[in-house]
Amino acid sequence: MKLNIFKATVILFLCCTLLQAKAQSWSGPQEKPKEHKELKYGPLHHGKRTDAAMQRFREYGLGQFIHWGVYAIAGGEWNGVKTNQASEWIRAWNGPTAPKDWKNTYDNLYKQFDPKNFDAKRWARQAKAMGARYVIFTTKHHDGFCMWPSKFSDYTVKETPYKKDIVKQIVDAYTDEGIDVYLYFSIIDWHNIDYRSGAPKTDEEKASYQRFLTYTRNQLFELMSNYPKMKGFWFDGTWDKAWIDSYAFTYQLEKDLRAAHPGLIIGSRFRNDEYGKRHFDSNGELLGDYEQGWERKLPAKYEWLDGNDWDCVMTIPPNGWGYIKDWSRFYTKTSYDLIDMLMHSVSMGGNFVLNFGPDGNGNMSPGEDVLAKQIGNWITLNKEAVYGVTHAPLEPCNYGYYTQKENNLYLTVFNRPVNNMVRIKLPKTATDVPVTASLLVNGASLKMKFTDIGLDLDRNVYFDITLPDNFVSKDPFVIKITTRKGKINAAELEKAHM
Ligand code: JFZ
Repeated sequence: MKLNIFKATVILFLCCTLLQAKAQSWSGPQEKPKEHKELKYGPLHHGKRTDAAMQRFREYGLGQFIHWGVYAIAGGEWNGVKTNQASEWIRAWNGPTAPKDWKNTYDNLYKQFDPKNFDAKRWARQAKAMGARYVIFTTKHHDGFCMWPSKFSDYTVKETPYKKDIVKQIVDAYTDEGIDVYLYFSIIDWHNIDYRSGAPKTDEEKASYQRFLTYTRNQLFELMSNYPKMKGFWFDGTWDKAWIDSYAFTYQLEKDLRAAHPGLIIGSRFRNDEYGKRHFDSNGELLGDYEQGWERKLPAKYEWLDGNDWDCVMTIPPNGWGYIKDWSRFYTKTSYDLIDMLMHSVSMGGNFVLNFGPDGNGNMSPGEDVLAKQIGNWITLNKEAVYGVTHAPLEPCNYGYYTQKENNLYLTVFNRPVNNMVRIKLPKTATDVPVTASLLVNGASLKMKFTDIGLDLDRNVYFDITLPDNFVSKDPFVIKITTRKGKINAAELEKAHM
């Protein structure tokens, strides 16, 4: 019996470890392979890009994602029955709850697509007011419906009662507001008969998949030439075996896309190497310009990012990117949740991208309108801590998140200490010494003093910042700390009155 309990414990432990290892394969520390493999289809550039376009990407801070297509008409339900699929996947609805003849119904929805209230300028103004510096817009999702009048498809916005080019309106309106536009593009295409997920086997299947690859290539060049102001592609649906096996084609395609559009930004979710390695090649090197695997995920540790550029894309409901008519059955993130995630992202050198799923008439969800306002209001007051900042080389703290820019350190406080004393911890070897502290929201200066807390063998020094009792904030707030270059001299600091 004892042995059994022991065995069970060991098995449970092993299972947990395995599960954890699996769970971390996307979002944990990157394990670099020990052996080096010669690759013909590895990254097109090694190390981080240093050009202006990529520098701009690094400074975005906040972005907006928009999932819009004919799935918006359904809004995650049909005749009052709710789908178990993510709302933008509703065409794939099957099983007992799926409406009869559902695929056929879905494939005819485009005949009703006529978003009378769509006004790209209104959306762009809203995104601007929220503080978004880039937008990622779905030109074509897995259903294959094109939001632009593609010459290579008969399933586009041109065939709908609406008729007009939506991608063009988005690119123009957002660019006019100073917001960079990235085009989401799904490789999965349920409308194209030549699309397949499994590897083609017969000659006929191979020829068919070749046609699909050519079609994909044509659409990408079409998008770049129609909308030359676009800054990059956000690829999706690149996990199929057929696509993975096409590494020679995708390698050349990436080369050609970049050559045709200088500065083009492509994340790590586009292509794989000849061993089928995605996001990171067989040597652990990033494929593409930034890590695109942080989808509804946030890194727990800065070290996990291994210095790579990255962004986190996030939904407001738990999952579901397209319009959802009824949010009431879900927890929907609050502006507090989202600002926390934003600051978590930027404090680790990434961007945070918030998804919106407009309805079939071209309106954002009422809840999205509210959140956009709340986030915008907060960022207006605290933008110094959000944009163009980098990771601060401090131990993470429980109060909130550090960011830094030049000789300023920002601490966005989410957890205010009950004694109103915020204790900053710096390694003794720090080369930036805190000089002044103030509240970013109103500029009020704060008392800060060097504190020797007397921990034996401590490698750190501490600075205590006092928050005024009469400072009341319902929102997270930022403490701005200016620093000067120098070594921390404890004896000196103890005497100094800061
Ligand atoms: C994909 C889509 O299937 C989904 O509809 C949505 O567009 C989203 C932004 O992207 O979903 C994914 C893709 C990749 C992961 C998770 C969901 N991933 O790698 O964890």
